[in-house]
Amino acid sequence: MNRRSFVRYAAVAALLPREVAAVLRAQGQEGHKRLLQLNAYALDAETPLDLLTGYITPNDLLFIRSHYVAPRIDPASWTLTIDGAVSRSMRLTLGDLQKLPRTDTTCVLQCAGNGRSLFTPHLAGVQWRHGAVGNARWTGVRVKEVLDRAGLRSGAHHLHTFGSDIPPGQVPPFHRSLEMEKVLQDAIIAYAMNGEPLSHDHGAPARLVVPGWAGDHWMKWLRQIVPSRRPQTGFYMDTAYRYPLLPGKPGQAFKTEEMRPLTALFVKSTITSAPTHAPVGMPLTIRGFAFSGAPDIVRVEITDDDGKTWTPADLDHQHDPYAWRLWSWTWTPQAAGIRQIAVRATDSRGGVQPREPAWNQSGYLHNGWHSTRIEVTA
Ligand SMILES: Nc1nc2c(c(=O)[nH]1)N[C@H]1C(S)=C(S)[C@@H](COP(=O)(O)O)O[C@H]1N2
Ligand SMILES: [Mo]
Repeated sequence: MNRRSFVRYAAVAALLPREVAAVLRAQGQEGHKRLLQLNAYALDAETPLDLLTGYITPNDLLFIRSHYVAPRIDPASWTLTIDGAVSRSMRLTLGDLQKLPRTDTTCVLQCAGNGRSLFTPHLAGVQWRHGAVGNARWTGVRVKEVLDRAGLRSGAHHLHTFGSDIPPGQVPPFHRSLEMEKVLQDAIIAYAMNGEPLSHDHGAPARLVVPGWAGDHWMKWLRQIVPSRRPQTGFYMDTAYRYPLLPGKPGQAFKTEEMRPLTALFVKSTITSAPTHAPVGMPLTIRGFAFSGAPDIVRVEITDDDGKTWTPADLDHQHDPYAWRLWSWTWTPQAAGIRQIAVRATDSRGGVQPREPAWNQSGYLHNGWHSTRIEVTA
């Protein structure tokens, strides 16, 4: 199935009464009153930016991106299977997992499609604006701990991952894989988020956390991991979640072989609070967050003259590798008029946020400058 026929299928699937009923039921139970839901099937909801001003995104405010209706899993009977290129296949219960050495990591979860609605020309797919992102503290077990116990065989350069969600009809399953090198570095099988058991919509009882990598790698409702020599095949590896090897012109359609699987996030900063009107001579503060696929943000800068000059914003003291960095900038307008204020971030690998995002036909990883308009009155 190619992307276009898949999108058409998904549109038809959205009309199926059974699926719609299931979504409505799920919403009634979960009650996401403060998220902005973007579609009818499954649950895709982003967070309004003015609620993303804290270092940690509260559990009920973290965006939700599910391809299909979320499965309900009984944690008491849940198991995680580890087989494939290992010397001992294993099946772990949640209790087994929780007895293994525990690790905590605070990092950003961002959907690859965050900002898709901002691309020109317009693109099919969930019309995310800025809020398919959050920063949370994840608790669980390093995937390496589990693979060490199973006896990882050499040559297994990929980890195939499987969740428990079931697609409707002929829609392909959300089966994925990621490079073993990254998995062994810092990927986690998380069972808690911000000190609470993982919620249903966020992948209970356990999900993958891949610091610095886009959300599509963070398999929810994890049920099986399979070390393998080759990457997984299928729609969600060969067609979706691919990114052009070389930049192209807006509107250009790349062939599968001209793209690679999308991995690390791009450097990005977002304004979360700014006044729309301000009087001359009164200090005002603009705030936001910045993050990257590199572990740290070293600089956030503001321009009020379309990028000719930049002044540094203040970085908040809180930071962890691959977490977001809150920033603020206080400014006293000196003259009346309309001012356009834009922000850009620089990461610890020297990546600088570009004015325009790189074009790609799926609308992934939009990271163009974010700006806000302030009317200064005399
Ligand atoms: N099993 C499963 N895992 C999944 C998905 C899914 O649809 N099914 N969506 C992925 C995508 S595209 C993203 S962006 C993140 C979103 O995680 P969240 O819903 O906890 O924010 O989960 C990922 N893991
Ligand atoms: Mo995503």
